[in-house]
Amino acid sequence: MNTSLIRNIDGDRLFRALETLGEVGAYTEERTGLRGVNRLALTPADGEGRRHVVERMRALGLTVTIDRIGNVYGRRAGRDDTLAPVMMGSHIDSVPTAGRFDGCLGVLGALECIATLNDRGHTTRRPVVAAFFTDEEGARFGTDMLGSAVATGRLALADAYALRDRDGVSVFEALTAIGFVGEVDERLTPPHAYLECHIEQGPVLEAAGLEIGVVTGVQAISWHEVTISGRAAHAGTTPMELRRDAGVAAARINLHLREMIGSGRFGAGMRATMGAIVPHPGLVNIVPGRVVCTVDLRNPEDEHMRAAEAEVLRFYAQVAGEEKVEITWRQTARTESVAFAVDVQRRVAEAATAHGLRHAPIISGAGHDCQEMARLCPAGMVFVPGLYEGISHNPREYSTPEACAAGVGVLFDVMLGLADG
Ligand code: HGY
Ligand code: MN
Ligand code: MN
Repeated sequence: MNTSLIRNIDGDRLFRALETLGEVGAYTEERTGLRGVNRLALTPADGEGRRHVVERMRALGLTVTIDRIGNVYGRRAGRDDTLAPVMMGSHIDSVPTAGRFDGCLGVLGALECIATLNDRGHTTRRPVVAAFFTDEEGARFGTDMLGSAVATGRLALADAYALRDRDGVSVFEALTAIGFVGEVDERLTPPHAYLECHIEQGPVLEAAGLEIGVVTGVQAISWHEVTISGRAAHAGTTPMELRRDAGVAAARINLHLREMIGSGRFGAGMRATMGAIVPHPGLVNIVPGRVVCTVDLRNPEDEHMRAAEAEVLRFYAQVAGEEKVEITWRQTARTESVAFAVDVQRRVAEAATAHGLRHAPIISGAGHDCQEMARLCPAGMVFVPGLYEGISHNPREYSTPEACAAGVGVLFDVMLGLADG
């Protein structure tokens, strides 16, 4: 399929926009020579990406507003401008080892839809808004969907401002440094509907030969930051039985996560990751006295998630006793599973059918701003497949021009149906 088959938007213009934004905060991965993206939230690179997208919004004639947590909204007036808008969006912040599609497809896809309305000289009945939210990834300040959680009332602005990264820099300080502390009240007036186009970031659509994912919702997410305090000691002279090795304790927790999943007791969909493992002092001949690590649990079933969390806490206590270490932890992110609006799912499926695109329902393994927006209004997502088993949070992340055009073509039809309905 080539992008010209998707006749309602300009797939080549969309892909050029993805490539241009993908150069902001770009780097070349030494080992592979692949071009990656590092626009970690509220860093200068994120600031540059934000200014680039704001410029694109203004060039499309949108009225741009920035709220106090740095969420950015570009508004296109409707024939009846008093009506609640149809909003499309996502995020442009990235993890440090990103590709150029995660989040950006949703934001630049929204702008492509607006450019298409401009090309047609069409004014929709309702206003249309393209948005990007602050720090969706949570990789720097430890809480994901930060901007959309504040916009929809799950997180208080003051609590968000106070979050600090590993260097002790607060969200407010970082947001001020890049010049994106806006004046607009951060609590969003509910839109008529919210739509987000996003790469699947997993292997399901590619493996099934599907072109569109009709996203049914998002699984539950639970993040811990765990501090394990033992005792630094000489690696050569300290007998094993006298050690209080924080590194061994962390390793045992990590392996237990794997065993929990293997037991099947927490459902077939459970996933667990110890993404960060930071030993202190982290040197070859010293038993680690302290380890700060993270635990990321995912589960499509809330009940199984709660049972898994209880088991993880029980195991922390067991390991603390057996390894003679102290284990403290804090919950840095926690969201229940979210179901997307059935009407939006229906519209996505109908639009995919109209374009002759193979599609199927799919639950999202990743968190998205859409799950926060679902608190405010009917919300839904359009997934597009990625190549290479849909790898993501990796420079290898890739969706073809055709796949991106198909997803945004569906996004356009669903937006139009809602905005003119
Ligand atoms: O972690 C997630 O699911 C998302 O990429 N922030
Ligand atoms: Mn994303
Ligand atoms: Mn991501």
